[in-house]
Amino acid sequence: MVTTSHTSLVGAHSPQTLKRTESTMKLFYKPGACSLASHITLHELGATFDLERVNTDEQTTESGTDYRTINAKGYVPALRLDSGDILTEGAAILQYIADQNPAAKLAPAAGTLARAHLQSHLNYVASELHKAFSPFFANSTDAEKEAAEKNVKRRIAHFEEVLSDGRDFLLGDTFSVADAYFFVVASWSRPTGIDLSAFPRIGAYLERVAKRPAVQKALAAEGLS
Ligand SMILES: N[C@@H](CCC(=O)N[C@@H](CS)C(=O)NCC(=O)O)C(=O)O
Repeated sequence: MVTTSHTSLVGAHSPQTLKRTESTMKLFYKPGACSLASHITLHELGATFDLERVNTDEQTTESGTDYRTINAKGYVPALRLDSGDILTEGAAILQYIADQNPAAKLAPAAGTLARAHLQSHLNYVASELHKAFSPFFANSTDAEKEAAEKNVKRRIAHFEEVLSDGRDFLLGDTFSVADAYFFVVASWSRPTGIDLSAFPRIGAYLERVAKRPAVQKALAAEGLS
């Protein structure tokens, strides 16, 4: 059977047998990059999807496609939907795929205060924490990296405070797409050598999230476990 945008998002929860087809949704990713958050979320949803690795330096994909024809912005993630539409920007992708399967509870309903809190976390991760790491992925001086490390720690301290009431996840007891994104970005502290030992709740949180089967599957598929 040919998958549709609906069935492919609920594949593992559907009694129907789904096959990968030309119209199967596809995530364009780079191992360990912010696209990993979308990848984790697709596994959390039990979605049927394909993956295509991108070489952003050369702007090519593993099948030899010019990546600029997929995403003119040149970066990952990009999600090609069953319809052929391409969605870019991690926060938009995460919310769109979560909304296709509300029963998975990866995002509160649109229009609610809880959803605004989710968007607040997503926006803070995207515009403040994610970008604070940028000097580590560029040709930066030691002084620039030192300043960046301070910025990262200041932003991580905000999340240590969020977790201070004993909650397991950013919105409370339930894992959401904000956790997928924050987990990925906070985990960059390891390859960049940023010591987070001053943030014990973040340390425990990263261990907790890393144990999720969806996270394990995504890490393995990206060759990171
Ligand atoms: N605003 C974009 C930023 C995406 C982004 O920064 N992607 C990085 C990886 S985390 C990337 O592909 N950079 C190009 C490169 O690594 O060459 C989003 O939130 O999706």
